[in-house]
Amino acid sequence: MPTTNRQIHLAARPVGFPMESDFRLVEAPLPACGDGQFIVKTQYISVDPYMRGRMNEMKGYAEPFQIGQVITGGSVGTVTESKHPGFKPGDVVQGMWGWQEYALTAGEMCSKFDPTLAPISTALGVLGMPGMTAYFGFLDICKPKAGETVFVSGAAGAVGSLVGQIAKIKGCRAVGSAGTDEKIEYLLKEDGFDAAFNYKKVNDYAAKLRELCPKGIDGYFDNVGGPQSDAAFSLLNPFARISICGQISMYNSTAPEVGPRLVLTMLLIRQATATGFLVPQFAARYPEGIAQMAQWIKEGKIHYREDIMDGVENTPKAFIGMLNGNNKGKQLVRVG
Ligand code: NAP
Ligand code: FER
Repeated sequence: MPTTNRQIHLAARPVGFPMESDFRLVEAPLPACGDGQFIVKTQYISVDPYMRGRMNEMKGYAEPFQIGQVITGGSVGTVTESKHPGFKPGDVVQGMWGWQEYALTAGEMCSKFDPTLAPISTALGVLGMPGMTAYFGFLDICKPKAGETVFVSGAAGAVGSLVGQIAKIKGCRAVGSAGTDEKIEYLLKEDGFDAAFNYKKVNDYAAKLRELCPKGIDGYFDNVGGPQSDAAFSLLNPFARISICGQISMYNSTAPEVGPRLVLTMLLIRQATATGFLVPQFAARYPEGIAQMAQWIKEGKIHYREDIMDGVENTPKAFIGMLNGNNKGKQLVRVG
């Protein structure tokens, strides 16, 4: 039985863009498994944009991480030892134990994953939190109808790539943005987007969107916020629906960004609806979302991309790389 557990702790609160020195690799003891507990060996760690917010001192929708404590977040692994009635050795479990090789847990925030559905890494991607975000955040809020135009910002990432593919399943025109030419090519050739642009090479987003969305925008799935949103709002059709999923362009800002008040004016004159959401609000319906996504994968209608870095010690590098846009699809860290 292992007695040590390599973990990544928060060493300092990042100021602006995180640096590797904000994190520390720590070898902690792994206590023995007590009654009502089990030990899970991590196989994949998820690095997600929202974790950047938890590194700040101020409370967002979740409690801040504490300095000197392990960084928690989504992980998946296999039970190696159990004195818990609900979990047995060999079970594949996903939970929030985060950036460490092992977890000793009483099962809080843990659930079993059915490994016959798809490879277990998908518990953190297409069949996990990002997949449910795409499925419910798009279908419930953008309410897509065949023939409509949907714009997805941050389209080549874990969530965005799935939103574009679901838009195509629903018969929409899918337009996306991402930060490299390679990602744009992938969106067009593999994900089935009808049009896409590299926002790092385009200056006038409104002009580009006008060209790519000649009939205007009926649904906007917003992963990034900022200037891309200013442009998207200027092209809304009457009664457009906007799903505010993320605002990653501002996650490393040191001062709040205040832009022109165009966005609210456009909501008003286009009689449009913008709705923010947090994916756990759909938790009661995850079984539906997982079943549908798994079905679409089996039918070849949805495919998913994972970018895997090896070694728990490289988790900070993977996280920082994801914020930089190095990831193609869902960024994961493989452990052990
Ligand atoms: P992801 O898209 O796989 O990775 C983040 C991507 O953001 C990077 O690859 C990068 O790609 C892009 N990016 C970084 N800085 C940017 C900037 N300044 N402007 C535009 N794009 C930038 O991450 P994800 O897990 O799928 O998450 C996508 C969004 O959904 C995030 O905003 C996240 O917070 C949000 N989210 C929300 C919920 C919810 O419940 N509301 C749940 C999950 C995720 P490029 O190369 O394209 O720059
Ligand atoms: C959660 C609420 C929101 C959560 C993740 C998110 C893992 C993601 C939000 C975002 O990326 O903006 O409980 O659990």
